[in-house]
Amino acid sequence: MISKLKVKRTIRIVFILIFIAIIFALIGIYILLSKNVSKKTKATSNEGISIALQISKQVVKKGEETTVLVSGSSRGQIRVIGYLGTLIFDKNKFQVKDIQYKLGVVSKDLGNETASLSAVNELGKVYLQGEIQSAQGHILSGPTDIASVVFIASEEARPQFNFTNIKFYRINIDNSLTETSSDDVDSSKQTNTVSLKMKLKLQGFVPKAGKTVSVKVKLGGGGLITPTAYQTVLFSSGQDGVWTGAANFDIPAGENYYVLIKGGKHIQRKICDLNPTETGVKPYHCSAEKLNLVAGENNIDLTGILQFTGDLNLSTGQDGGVNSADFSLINKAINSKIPIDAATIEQGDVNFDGGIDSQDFSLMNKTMELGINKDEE
Ligand SMILES: [Ca+2]
Ligand SMILES: [Ca+2]
Repeated sequence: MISKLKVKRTIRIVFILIFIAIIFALIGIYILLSKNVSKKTKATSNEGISIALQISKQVVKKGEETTVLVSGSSRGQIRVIGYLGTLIFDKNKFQVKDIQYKLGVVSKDLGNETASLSAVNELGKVYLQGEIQSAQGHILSGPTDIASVVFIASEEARPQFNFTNIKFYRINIDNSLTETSSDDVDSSKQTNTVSLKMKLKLQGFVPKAGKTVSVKVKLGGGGLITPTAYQTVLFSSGQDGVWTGAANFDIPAGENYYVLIKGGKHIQRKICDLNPTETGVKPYHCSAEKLNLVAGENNIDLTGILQFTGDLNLSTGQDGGVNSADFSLINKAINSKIPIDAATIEQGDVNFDGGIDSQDFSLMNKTMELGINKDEE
């Protein structure tokens, strides 16, 4: 009797243990499965196509044209057979003049074409739908042009566009078809890394290699509503007296920009050309904000003009003009009976020769004579 009861109890314990083991195994399988699923979701979003809008002209006057280029890129290779998306524009400011499909051809009777512009301009929407006319599709990897739309301005405006409801039809390895969406694009929020490689000359500087100087640089106009903040850029001098420096700005690439450049002892200059020039009697002036800045490297050669001295970095800082406070430091130093301290020399030695004398005074005087004794804005 006792032994029978013992056997029954042991069997019950074994069953309970097996039951617990099964529960744990099920939990384990569930965790493993859910991990796999989340990995897949992540992988899919990494393989998407990201869209960019490139606008040729950032500010347009009435009657002028600007072109929007829609391009896509993906990190991996994606075989695309078709695509669609809606380009939304302000119909009060712009009218579409031309639509070009760059990837494949328009899907007949589905995508808008130049022939169907009246409806497009009435709605303020360009419905782009295109397809690749080969069973293999198009392998999209690096940046790829998709479509371009030419707009004509009805009034002076800054072109801004939204591209929404973007879908791509892709062919998978097993030849099945998948529809994938891409993120909406707002052109006013798009930026590029615009890097400036700059060369400049400082008024009165006797060529000497290996010197460094801090120069403030900022950008305005173009696709910016307000100018950027100043960046302090370290310039180094070469044997030829040319100073070189570089800075990166995250801004929308495009036309109609200007650069403001302000040396540590200098008047700010406004630059609207990649290679501005001037003569000794007629200083360069920005006539129109027309600098075209591209994504990537931009070479700005300012060796055809000078950075004029005179706005010294006094204890109160630079005040944007050459005036009595600046001259007062120079005069005091020149007339001083005792040797002047290093800090004062650093402030007033505008030709970088290690001292303050009549040469520094006449350089500043020259700036006054040329009539460019105030920061250009
Ligand atoms: Ca000053
Ligand atoms: Ca000097």
